[in-house]
Amino acid sequence: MKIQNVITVTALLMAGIVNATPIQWSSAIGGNDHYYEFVDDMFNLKTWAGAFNEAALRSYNGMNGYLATITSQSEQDFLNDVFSNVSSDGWIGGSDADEEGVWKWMAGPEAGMRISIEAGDGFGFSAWKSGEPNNNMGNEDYLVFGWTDDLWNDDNGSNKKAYLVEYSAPEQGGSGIPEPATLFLLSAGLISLEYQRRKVA
Ligand SMILES: [Ca+2]
Ligand SMILES: [Ca+2]
Repeated sequence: MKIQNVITVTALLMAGIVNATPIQWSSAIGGNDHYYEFVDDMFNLKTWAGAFNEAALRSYNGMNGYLATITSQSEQDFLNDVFSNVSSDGWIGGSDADEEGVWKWMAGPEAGMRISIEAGDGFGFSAWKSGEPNNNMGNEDYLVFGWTDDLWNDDNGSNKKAYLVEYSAPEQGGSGIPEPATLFLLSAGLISLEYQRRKVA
C-alpha cells in the first residue's frame, strides 16, 4: 500500500468515529442535570428508526438513553454551545410519522409532547429552519438537527452518520422502556434487543 493511502485510511479511521464522553447540562447553570452525547459514526449509518432504537439501548452512569428531546430555548442553546465543533447533521427524537403535520417527541420523559410547527400554535418549543417543516416530496416525517446552522429540518428518515442521545435518571422520567404507544417499540427487533439488554444488565 502506498504511504499516501495509509495516511488517508488512518485519517479516515480517526475522523470516522466521534464518541465522546456524555456532557452534563448541570442544574448549577440552569440545566436539567441530563447528559448528552453526540454519536457520529460514518461506518454505521442509521435511519431515524435505527438511531431511535440504538439510543434507547444506550446507558450512562445508570441513566437511560433516548434520542434527544429539545424542549426549551435554553436546552437548544446549551447543545449548540457544547457541540459547536460538530459538523454532521444528527437525528433527534421528533416525528410526525403517526399523523402528518402533528409533530411530537417520541422518546424520553417528553414522549408524546407536541412540538410547535409555527409561532402562535400553542405547542412546545421548536427551532425549525426557515421554511421547515416542508414535508418535501410528501415524505419527511423525521426530525434532524442541522449543525451548520444549529436549526431543525424534517427529513425522510434515511441513513445519516449521526444522532444525539440524551440520558436521564429513571426518576427524571428517563425510562429505558419507551412509551408503549411508541410505534417503534412494537417492532420485534427492538423487543428482542431490549430483552438482550436486560439479560446482560
Ligand atoms: Ca430534553
Ligand atoms: Ca424538510
